Amino acid sequence: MELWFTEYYTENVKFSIKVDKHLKSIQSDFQKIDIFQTPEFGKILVIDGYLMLTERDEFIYHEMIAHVPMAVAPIKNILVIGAGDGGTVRELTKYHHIERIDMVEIDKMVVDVCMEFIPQTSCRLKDKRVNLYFEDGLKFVKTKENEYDLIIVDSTDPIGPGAELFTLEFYENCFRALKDKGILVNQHESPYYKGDAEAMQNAHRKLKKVFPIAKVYQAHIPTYSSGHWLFGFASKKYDPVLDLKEESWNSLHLETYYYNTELHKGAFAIPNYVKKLLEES
Ligand code: AG3
Repeated sequence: MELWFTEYYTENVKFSIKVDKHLKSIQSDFQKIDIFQTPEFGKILVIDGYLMLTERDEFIYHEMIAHVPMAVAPIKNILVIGAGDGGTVRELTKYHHIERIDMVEIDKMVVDVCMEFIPQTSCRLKDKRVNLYFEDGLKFVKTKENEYDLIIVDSTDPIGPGAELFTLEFYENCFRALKDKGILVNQHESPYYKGDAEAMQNAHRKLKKVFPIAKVYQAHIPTYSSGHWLFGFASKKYDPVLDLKEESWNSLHLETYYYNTELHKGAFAIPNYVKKLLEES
């Protein structure tokens, strides 16, 4: 009998990946966590029925969420919220000048499962500069003021435990937790199907209220809804394209498989229908 994992993008559209083996299935206090071995995408992590990452294409998401802000500003202290699989931290630890990465993941079980099954992403969680907190991200950030150069919100969708990471209150607290030139980058959903597009508009509307600069950038992620995914770049001072430090980033000679500084500039060029959705939000 064939086994398939299916994510429903809408009531009328679904995406399926053939499965070799169901490696793990647990219900944590917060959500259902599954790991599957697949022939096309390697191991995949699924939370509450939504695909979080595949070994085959996670580099796109993690490079884009980490290197875009890192190429814009001199960043030493970082807060990462969510990101339990470790992929975002893996990219950040490539920078020797980063001094501290506080990572706040609400669900310890996500980290434990990824440490056991997906070393490809969790391999740098033991870096000396990384401090792991298993706490509620909204509560954690409330206690911080003027502390971070960068906050990365690598969350699930705005349903379940991830919902509070898309609220105005959360963004206001992030603004306060950031230093005076601070940057917030978040996963910003997809512009394509209606439900995802509404989540994108909702996030953009709130970020615009709180930050003087609020832009979005895009990447092609084959295993997320529609394949067209967005990230938010909200900032107190730096413009993501005008302030790009192309030469200095390239002089670091970091190995990346998706990100480069040409693509960085292009990623902020947004299709007209997405611009319109953002303006309307
Ligand atoms: N980021 C998950 C992005 C949202 C995916 N949504 C979906 N499949 N409907 C967390 C995993 C990467 N670190």
